[in-house]
Amino acid sequence: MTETQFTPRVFSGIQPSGNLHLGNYLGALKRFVDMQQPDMETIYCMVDLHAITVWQDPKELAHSTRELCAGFIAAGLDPEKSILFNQSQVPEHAQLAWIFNCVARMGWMQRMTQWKDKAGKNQQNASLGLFAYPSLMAADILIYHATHVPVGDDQKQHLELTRDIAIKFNHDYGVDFFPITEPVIEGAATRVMSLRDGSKKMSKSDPSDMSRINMTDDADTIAKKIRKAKTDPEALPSELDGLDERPEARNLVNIYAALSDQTAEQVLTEFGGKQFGEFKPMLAELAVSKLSPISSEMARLMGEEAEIDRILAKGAEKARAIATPILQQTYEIVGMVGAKQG
Ligand code: AQP
Repeated sequence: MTETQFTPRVFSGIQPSGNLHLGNYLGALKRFVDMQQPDMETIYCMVDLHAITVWQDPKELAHSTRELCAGFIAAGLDPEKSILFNQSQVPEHAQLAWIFNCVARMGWMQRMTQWKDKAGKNQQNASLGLFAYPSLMAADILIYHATHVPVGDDQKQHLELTRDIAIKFNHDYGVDFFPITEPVIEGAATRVMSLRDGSKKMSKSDPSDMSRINMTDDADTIAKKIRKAKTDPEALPSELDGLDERPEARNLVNIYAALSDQTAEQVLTEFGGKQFGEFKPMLAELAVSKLSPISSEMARLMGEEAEIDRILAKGAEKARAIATPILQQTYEIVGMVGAKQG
């Protein structure tokens, strides 16, 4: 079997570990919507098992999972066109992850930047789940034989590890069973940076709420955060290389480009020579016009909790219909007795 024999199938996920923010939206969710095409099977997951690799209050986890589902739908994912579900409702993810724990090597995991960043100097106290996170992520993708995974730039290393796991499994067992997945890291904002520090990624766990735009922020809050975003005193350049060594300026240009479906070059053609005093209000207006309809729809959907739960349960059923036979075949390849299908 070669790579081309796998049907094109898209999988990706987001953790329900806090507020969905502009980085998640531009780096991932907006791309998920772009990939929801008639000729492509798309599977999108709220990865609650990943979220608990660091402590989550149970009530908040349930709330965040439903809110993330509302965010998916409000941003344009249609449960009739894409499979939407939360990870824990499809136990095959965790079952395949165990097999992959036995394929992946300790050294591979130790090299992961996210592990080093999140565990920091306190590795002895970090959960075993946080260490094994990339193995579960590989299982999330490969349990569907997914071929394409849209993600932000920070997930590149985990996707390389997913490929390594697939290659080692196929090699060890002498099969061509798992596809070698393609990362899809595209668009003008694959790495949205903090509004307070252009060297740090915009992130849910940043203690400063001013560092990020949350998808639930109202128009005034969005405008205020953009107005207060860190910049430099120079005018915007007309050429892209004029943004070198200006990470905060570059970030705002990239955000404008991604929100308006343009390239950074096109934005600079329009705004080159303008001061931030002029650019920031335009960016705020654009951000509010794109994000406000999503946040109001999220709020409306959150009033229909039973409907969200129904969508998640139905999505999980569809996901299991794909995942169950792939897990059974995996067990059979590995030599688990009683794993034969039918
Ligand atoms: N700043 C970002 N720019 C572009 N893409 C981003 N993503 C996250 N932050 C940015 C992408 O969003 C998807 C889901 O991310 P996640 O929630 O599963 O995990 P994360 O990367 O750990 O998100 P956070 O916000 O950074 O959470 P914390 O603070 O807990 O670490 C992924 O495709 C990711 O690339």
